[in-house]
Amino acid sequence: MKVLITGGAGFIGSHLAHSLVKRGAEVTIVDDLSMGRLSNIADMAQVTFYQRSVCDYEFMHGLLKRGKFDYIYFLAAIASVADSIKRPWETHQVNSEAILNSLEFIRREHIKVKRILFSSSAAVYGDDLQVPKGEGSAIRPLSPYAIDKFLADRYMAAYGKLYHLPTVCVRFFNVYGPKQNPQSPYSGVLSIITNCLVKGRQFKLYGDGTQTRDFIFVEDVVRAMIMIVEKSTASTVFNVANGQENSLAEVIQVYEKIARRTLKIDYLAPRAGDIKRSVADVSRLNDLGFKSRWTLAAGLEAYWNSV
Ligand code: UD2
Repeated sequence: MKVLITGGAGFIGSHLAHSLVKRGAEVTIVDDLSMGRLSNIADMAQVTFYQRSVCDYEFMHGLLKRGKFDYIYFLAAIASVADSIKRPWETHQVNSEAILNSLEFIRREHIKVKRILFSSSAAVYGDDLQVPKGEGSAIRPLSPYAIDKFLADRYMAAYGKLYHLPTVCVRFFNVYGPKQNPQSPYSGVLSIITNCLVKGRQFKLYGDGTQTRDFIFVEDVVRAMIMIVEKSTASTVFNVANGQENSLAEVIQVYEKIARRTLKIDYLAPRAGDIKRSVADVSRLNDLGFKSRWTLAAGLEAYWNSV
């Protein structure tokens, strides 16, 4: 089995690469290392790695043409809502134009592939207070990040319907776990909290902590993606989440107990484009046969033990 993972040196991509290598897949990674790190790739000797941007179209075309990939995972992205607000144009190029460009090349060149997965996002649902958010819920993108994720998400569906490419999208909710880079202010909140707990630093909480999220441990996310790619038969969309709604304040409380430390908190104004409530309806994913193995407490404990 030959697999291409763009963003395979990143947080989610590197876990996926490791899992696929363990299953005997031949894995190729494209990553420009803007967010990802080489040290994330556990099996460097067993993968083919290219330090390239997905916006390097000449390179991508050559790779897609000669790669003979069975499965393609498009995970490379500017992965942060706040970062996208600072860099809307770059976000557009990486998060949506590069996807369209590859899809169009695959179509034009009649490249055979069993399934192409795109990492869309819960951000597409925006600030609709009606929760849980199902795949058919209202779409209200609030940020350049969400707009571009939705654009590529719809191109995937259109290329499935119009040109019969075997596409599928996953809408990630809040993914956490080992290897999530805590160095940037745009990193996932749990990696920032972990870093603050380890180093005894002040955590900047944007808002009052009542904002809610649906956190899913990265190992569950990897299993869900592999299952979706292997089992889905249509160009559809799957929410990838736990289906549990937790406020940030609750999560901090659970984490403090596990770490046996107190988080020093600095309360600041809410972030622009921030969503107030987020929780998924995961029945479509469950119907495919997926069951989450990690409760929030178990995931946080595994994460804490890894640092
Ligand atoms: C996450 C994903 C994003 C997208 C979105 C879907 C990350 C980094 N981002 O955005 O890619 O899929 O979900 O809805 O995983 N916060 C603080 N202090 C900090 C950092 C964050 O208070 O130092 C707050 C932040 O304002 C927000 C919550 O924590 O209310 C979660 O923030 P996040 O950046 O981890 O993730 P989110 O939900 O904005």
